[in-house]
Amino acid sequence: METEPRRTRGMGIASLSAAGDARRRVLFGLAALLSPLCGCGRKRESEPKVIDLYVASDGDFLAFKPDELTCPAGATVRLTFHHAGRILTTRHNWILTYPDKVEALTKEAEDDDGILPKDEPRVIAATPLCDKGMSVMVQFVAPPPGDYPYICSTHPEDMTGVLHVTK
Ligand SMILES: [Cu+2]
Repeated sequence: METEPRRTRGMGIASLSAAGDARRRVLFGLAALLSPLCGCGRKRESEPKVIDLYVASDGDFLAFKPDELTCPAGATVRLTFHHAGRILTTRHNWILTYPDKVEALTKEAEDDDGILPKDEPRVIAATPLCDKGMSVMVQFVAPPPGDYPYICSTHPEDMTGVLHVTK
C-alpha cells in the first residue's frame, strides 16, 4: 500500500521539472524577443526619463516653495502643484515660460486677471488653476538645457521661480 503513493509522487516531481524546463525556455525566448524593444543594448543617455517634480505655494504667502526646480532636458516631467494655503482662497497655478518671454507673459497675466489663452505661445507648460488645499498636475517634455522661469498667472509678480534644465 505504501509503494503506490511514492511512485505517484516521483512521477509528479519528474513532470514538474519538465514543466519547469519548458517554462525557462519560454522565458528565455521572451527575453530575447523583448531585449531589442526595451533598448537594453543602447546607451543610457538615450533612454527616455520620467521625472516627478513637486511644488507648492508657501502656505498663505504669495510664493512658490521651492522656487527652484531641476530636471534633465528631454525628460518627461510630471509636475504636481499643491495649493498649501489655509486662509487664502485665491487660486494659483504653475506656468512655465521662456526666459525672454516672462516679462510679456507677466504683463498679459496682470491685464487679463490671470486668465491666459490655452494656446498662448509663450507658455511651455501650465497646470489648471488650483483651489486652496487641492493639487493639480501637468505633464510635459523638458525643453533644451537652460533656466526657464515659472510664474503663477494670478500673482505673476510675486509667485515666481526657475526650472533649471540640465543636459
Ligand atoms: Cu498665485
